[in-house]
Amino acid sequence: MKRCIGLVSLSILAITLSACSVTPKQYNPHESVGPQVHKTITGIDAGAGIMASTQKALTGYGLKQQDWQLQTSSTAAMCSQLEKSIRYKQPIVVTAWQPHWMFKKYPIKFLKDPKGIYGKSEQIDTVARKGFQKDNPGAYKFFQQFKWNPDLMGDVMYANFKGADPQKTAKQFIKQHPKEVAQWTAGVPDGNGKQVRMTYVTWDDAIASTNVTAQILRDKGYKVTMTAMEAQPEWSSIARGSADVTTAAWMPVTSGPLYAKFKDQVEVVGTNCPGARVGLAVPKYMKNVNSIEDLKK
Ligand code: PBE
Repeated sequence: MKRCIGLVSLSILAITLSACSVTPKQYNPHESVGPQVHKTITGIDAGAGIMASTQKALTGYGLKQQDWQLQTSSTAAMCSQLEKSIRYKQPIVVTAWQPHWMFKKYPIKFLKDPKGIYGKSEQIDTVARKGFQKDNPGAYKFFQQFKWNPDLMGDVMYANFKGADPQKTAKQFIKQHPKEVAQWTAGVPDGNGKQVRMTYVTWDDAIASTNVTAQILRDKGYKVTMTAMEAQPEWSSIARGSADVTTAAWMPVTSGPLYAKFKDQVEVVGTNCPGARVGLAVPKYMKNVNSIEDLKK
């Protein structure tokens, strides 16, 4: 009898253990995607423009009406969720943008956006306070000439993602790209200690471009400060004139609402990175999900 009880409890233990270690459910292409992801899009921090655009997409594509929701998170948490899902071939829908290392690291694809809610094509602009050009024509000229591309930017972001110190990465970039740096600084006078107050949100692209431009200006003798803050205060501090410039305005759509709010007090200096893109993405093994419209099926 004792032995029998022992056996029973052993097998209960075995069942419990195997239930715990059961691998999570894989993506099933024969079932609709909504219930498989609990009708949830995994997003990032609430202040991001991509979150506001995604809310519009939920309504615009009729997903809100089907009880889809957008989960607030952070870039880091979203990416680790994505990594976990990919490890087990589970379904997941995330907010995504480029340039960013997520497209280098994970086998994911953008979903088509036939309604163009995230914009046809995005670019990253440099935005300054009104009056910056008059007060600091040298630094302004540099920012007018600063223009790179998603590849160069992606390299810097990836190095930072791998754990390098962003300032060290910037110094290395400068060393390895003398031609670009020479173009950006052509005709830019020495700073002689003149101040440049940069502001940014701690998103990977902003960390990359802020550190690179700040370092180039420092090398030219400017005294550059970099202040990290949320998107809303970032824009309002430029509008108020308590900061001079940011190199990370995603236009025209993603940062569009903030630009619209402050457009009378700020000025677009120029585009520093064309060819950006913003939207939703899924792992490539979700083969039959290719458009935001497919989420509804
Ligand atoms: N992003 C990255 C930001 C800007 C940079 C696209 C996630 C956003 O506002 O959504």
